[in-house]
Amino acid sequence: MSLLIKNGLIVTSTGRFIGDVYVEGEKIKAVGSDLRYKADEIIDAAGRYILPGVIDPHTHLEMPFMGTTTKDDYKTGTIAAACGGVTTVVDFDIQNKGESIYDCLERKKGWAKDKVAIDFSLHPGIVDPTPEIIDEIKDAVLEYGTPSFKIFMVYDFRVDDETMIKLLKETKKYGGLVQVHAENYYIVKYMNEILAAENKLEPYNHALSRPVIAEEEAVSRAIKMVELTGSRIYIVHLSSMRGLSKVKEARDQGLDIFAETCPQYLLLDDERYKEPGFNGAKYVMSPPLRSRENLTALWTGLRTGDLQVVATDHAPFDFNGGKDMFGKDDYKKIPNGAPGIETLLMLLHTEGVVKGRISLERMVEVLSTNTARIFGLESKGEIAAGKDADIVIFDPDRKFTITQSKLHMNVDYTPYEGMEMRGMPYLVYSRGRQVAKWQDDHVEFTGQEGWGKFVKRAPFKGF
Ligand code: DUC
Ligand code: ZN
Ligand code: ZN
Repeated sequence: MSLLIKNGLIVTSTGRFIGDVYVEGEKIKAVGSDLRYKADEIIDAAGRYILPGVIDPHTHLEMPFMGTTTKDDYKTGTIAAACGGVTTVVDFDIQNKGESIYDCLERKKGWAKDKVAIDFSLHPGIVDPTPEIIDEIKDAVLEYGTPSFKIFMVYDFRVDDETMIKLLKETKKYGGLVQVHAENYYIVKYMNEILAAENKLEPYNHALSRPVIAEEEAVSRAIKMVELTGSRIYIVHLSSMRGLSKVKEARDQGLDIFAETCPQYLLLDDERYKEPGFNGAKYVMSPPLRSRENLTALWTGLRTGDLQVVATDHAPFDFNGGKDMFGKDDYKKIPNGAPGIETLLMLLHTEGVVKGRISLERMVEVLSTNTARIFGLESKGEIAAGKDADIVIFDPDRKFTITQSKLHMNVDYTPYEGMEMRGMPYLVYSRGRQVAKWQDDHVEFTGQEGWGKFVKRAPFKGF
């Protein structure tokens, strides 16, 4: 199959121009003006943008957590992703105790097979760092194609500083990257005890239990370990101004510190926890939503380059029968997480580009190009000859009101209900195959379950 997309505004991380994209099979063959290839299908993209497919490097599909499991599996989660313009996900693959990295990867690949609708990769999550696991890092980076490893500094399955140092040292040897959930466990524990003693157990207290200093301290400690080992680190879901200032300071020093934020930390503030009844539980995620000044600082960080990636931390739990079943009487038992995989691009375009907070080029950079480079997705992240034909033809003027019933995520709410969007995907392609299309008043899935492939990623090559 060949495809010629004509007269769209092609956007890269460094510029934009009106032109054509020619796709043969699964690859982009040519990008330029007035291309004259014969093609099986010709699409007129005049008035529309031609963007690289979005890469979401932070998802929790079908993940057992806090006594339940996230609601999207590889089928529903990747169908929703495709409808939102996401054409690659890198999902967390959290190790079971005693399980080798290889077995852990094969286990999750098995769940994805026949279900996954777009390309995917996995980040092994290290929770049981035995010497055998540390020895396996080399193969994970160089053989399995999974060069990034997630660790938690908080939760019962956190790793200690000694383990973090070992992982940084080992990953550095082969071009691996450690990703950190940075919150200080003991600060959270202390706050939980104080709040429990005062019988403060409603959802709002979730935010009080995880103050910004918990993030600031953990980010700062992780950075010190990078300074010590000369390795590199990627901070996931950065939520605070104080955390960001530590990242900025370290980057100014020349350290290899990368950081991601998520739409929820850019757009929603901690007032949400005060919504009537138990509604605040919808926003119980870790780290929690922050006060307004933090949101402003994160937008600045995104614009200036101190933050390199926007991802979702997609961890959906139903409100009814999920959040309320476990945590009605105690915020600590509310499953942490919120849905977001489908709304990533529309939110960043509307709230970032349309509102003038970031440029279109910067949006492409933080949603695709940087993500591909940091995580070794060499065939993804750009509209360029030789890359996979993962393409979003985007209608910048299309209006859409976010509502759960018009989205595909397998969850009974969206944190963005009622928000007015400007700009939506019109057509989405995964390796040259159409996977989603705007129809009437929403985007519909037009792809095929099982189409997605596991993508081997390359070791880190500098950024
Ligand atoms: N934070 C969440 O809110 N959910 C999943 C895991 C995490 O770290
Ligand atoms: Zn996390
Ligand atoms: Zn997460």
